[in-house]
Amino acid sequence: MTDFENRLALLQSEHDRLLVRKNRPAESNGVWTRYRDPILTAGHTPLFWRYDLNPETNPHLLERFGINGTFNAGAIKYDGRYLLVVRVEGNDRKSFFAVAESETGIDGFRFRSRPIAIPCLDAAETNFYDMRLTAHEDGWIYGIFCVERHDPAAGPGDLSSAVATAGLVRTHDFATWERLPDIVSATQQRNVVLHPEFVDGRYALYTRPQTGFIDAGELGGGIGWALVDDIGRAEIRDERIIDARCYHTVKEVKNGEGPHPLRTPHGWLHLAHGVRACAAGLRYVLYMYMTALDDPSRIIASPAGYTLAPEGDERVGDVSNVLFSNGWIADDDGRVLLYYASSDTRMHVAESTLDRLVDYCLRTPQDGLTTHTSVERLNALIDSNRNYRKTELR
Ligand code: M1P
Repeated sequence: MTDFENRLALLQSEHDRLLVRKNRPAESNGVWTRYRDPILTAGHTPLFWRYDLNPETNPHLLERFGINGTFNAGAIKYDGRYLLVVRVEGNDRKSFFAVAESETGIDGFRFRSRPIAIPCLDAAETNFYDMRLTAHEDGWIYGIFCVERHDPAAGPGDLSSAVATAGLVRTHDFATWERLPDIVSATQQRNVVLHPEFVDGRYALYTRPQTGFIDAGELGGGIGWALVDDIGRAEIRDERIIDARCYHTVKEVKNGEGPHPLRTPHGWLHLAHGVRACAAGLRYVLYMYMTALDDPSRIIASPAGYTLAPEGDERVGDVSNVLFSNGWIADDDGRVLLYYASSDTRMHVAESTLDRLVDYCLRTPQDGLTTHTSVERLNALIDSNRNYRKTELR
């Protein structure tokens, strides 16, 4: 065999090993059970995306299209299969979307042979990422994602200022995608999510207004809510904040809705990310809240702190100390599969149930916002345990 053939055989066997690897549950924090292995990494992308497989034009079998990460995936169960619309980022920093699917939802994810081709609306749009999928009661499956452009108002030499808007596509089959006009908003927007049901006969959006590309700032007081009449010409007006950022909490610097909320008999279950600043930079964790069934914008439960934070290997990657999720699936048996990314690098799965998540949200005390209230709450729990157990506590 030639060197080229040897190297190709090695790459193929490594790739096959990754694709057939069985996943199994790892540790649980009581609410979520993580699975041991990442479900998608750059190494899962097809070899024919990365390599020119012709020895005449690629005698050293080098990568010609490097993949930097596979993360921040939207999720949906479609036709009995678990589908992720993954943010794939090249070594050139550009992201694009690609569908990966699995029969189990916890392992065996494979990318379809080609990335999604989103129609271009404007030559200035530079980067797409973080699609939230919603199978809406109108019959379409929508995807809302971030569209990034260089800020036209940036001063000379400023090649970093950018503008974020919300792009919108819809599909029936994940093969063809119709692009609708970007969602119009007076501010920059990221983390915009479509609620799955009509509210008062209108489409409902979770929003995240922001003053700048990175900063949620004064306008970006948190997760917002806006109703829209025409999804074909969606415009965010009369936006109000429903889950505000707050001093000395996990969402002090910014927050954003994750995937669309899940309906339960007790209310809508929400997943979001919260960001705080520390000496190591920004720290992204996942937290939950619940809203009323008759008004998905009214919060009825808000457990303190995070439900999942970066651990072990998750803590390190392209942008370290980040957990981010824009996809989960409520399965027919009550199981909830949470698809989350670590450190803007790779995808993982964790599992819970609707019952467990509702219990977590309704029974975990909310953040009292001071050290004193934390101590009071801890003492109340100790007292109630003493009264109930009546024996020595361990
Ligand atoms: O790098 C962490 C995340 O930063 C941004 O999220 P947000 O505006 O909500 O803080 C996004 O770029 C996201 O894709 C990224 O994972």
